[in-house]
Amino acid sequence: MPNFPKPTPERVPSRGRRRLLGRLAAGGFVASQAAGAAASELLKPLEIAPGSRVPGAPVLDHPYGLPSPHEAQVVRRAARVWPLPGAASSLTPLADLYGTLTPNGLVYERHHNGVPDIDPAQHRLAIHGLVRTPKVFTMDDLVRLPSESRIHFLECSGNTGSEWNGPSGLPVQLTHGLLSCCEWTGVRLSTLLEEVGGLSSAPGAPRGWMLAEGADAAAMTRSLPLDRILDRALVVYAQNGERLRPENGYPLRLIVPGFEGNTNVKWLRRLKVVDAPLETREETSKYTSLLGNGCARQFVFEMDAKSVITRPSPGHRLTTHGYYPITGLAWSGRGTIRKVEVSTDGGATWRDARLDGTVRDRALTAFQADWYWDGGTAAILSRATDSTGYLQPTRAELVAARGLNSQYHYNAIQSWRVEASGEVLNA
Ligand SMILES: Nc1nc2c(c(=O)[nH]1)N[C@H]1C(S)=C(S)[C@@H](COP(=O)(O)O)O[C@H]1N2
Ligand SMILES: [Mo]
Repeated sequence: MPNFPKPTPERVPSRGRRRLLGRLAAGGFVASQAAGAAASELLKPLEIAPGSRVPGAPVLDHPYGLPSPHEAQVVRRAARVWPLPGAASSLTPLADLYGTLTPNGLVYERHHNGVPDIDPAQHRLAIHGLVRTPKVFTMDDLVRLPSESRIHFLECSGNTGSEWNGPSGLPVQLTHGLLSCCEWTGVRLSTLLEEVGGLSSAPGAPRGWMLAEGADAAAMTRSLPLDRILDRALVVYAQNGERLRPENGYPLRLIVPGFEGNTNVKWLRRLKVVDAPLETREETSKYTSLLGNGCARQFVFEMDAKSVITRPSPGHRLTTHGYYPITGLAWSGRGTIRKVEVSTDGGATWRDARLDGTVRDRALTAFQADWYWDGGTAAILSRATDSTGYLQPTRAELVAARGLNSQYHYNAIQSWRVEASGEVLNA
């Protein structure tokens, strides 16, 4: 794990160097930079850069571009070794990302039985059940329909489950990395239902549900309440400007903004309108949460408001006393982020963080707060309030409400401990 931030040499310049620094400052250098850095370092930009002495790599060296080899440590990682490699997950390196969009190669993965190899020319989406004119769509049919691009987060409801029993010691990638945010492009579910003539259920019939099925070896299926998703669900074929990656559902997936990751069925092949949920495996034996009183919560769709500090975070080390921006992400499955507060004293006092850029509905929102580290121990925390007024709970509040066997939907305030050594721990 790289240090944070890169250490800056703090040396008092010699008399000769001071004269040189004075000249450099007069020549347009920023005086505050000149005061801290060694003169030889300062001269470097005035020399011919090594890369200017020889021609660079040719165009089309990589027909599909790659990150710099110096960023090779910024990769998805698994939290553990899974018994079946196809029924596993990998997590997004949140501490190494900037802004709110997750690059396609770093979007977390969760597969119940591996990634299918699907030829888009052979792929079909069937829409049937309680609709007037059931229809089968090819990918060409779908791409020819009116499309929409929207930025939304995707979070597995198992995200941060590692912290139910207290601090796990893990870094933020492994505690919160079942979380990504993309610009998704596709067709509104409501447009597709118009294409099949609308719902055929009799007026006054039970409210509509829809079964979504994947074309993977898990044939993953979920039942969804139509009235809660019709205004925003998308059937998408692209993420961040290009067709979906195989591991994220190529060639077609469902995006239900704000709902737990599992309902965002990948490799989508079938939508069946029904009058009641079908009680599939993923909504009975899985994705239900056992409460302290022995009852289980079922059909827990929305992801509750949550936030986490990504820099500094465990694995980072503060190298100089002084200014550090506290940076993180906040999101809510119920709307927009209204406020993020940050504490550096374990939650005794809080102050508002700045929200960075556009605050979007059911999307990641980046926040930042100024902090001067005096070299003492500190506990840094963030808490989010969403547009419904809901405030992210403490772990004690969450455990009091849900017990310790819920497994899914852990959204408590996360605390990172800063040691006097500068080391940041999840402890
Ligand atoms: N067909 C199918 N859809 C699926 C899954 C799956 O295994 N098969 N995994 C689900 C789960 S549990 C999550 S959290 C998200 C993960 O999406 P991603 O891999 O694109 O991040 O997809 C959901 N959709
Ligand atoms: Mo998930």
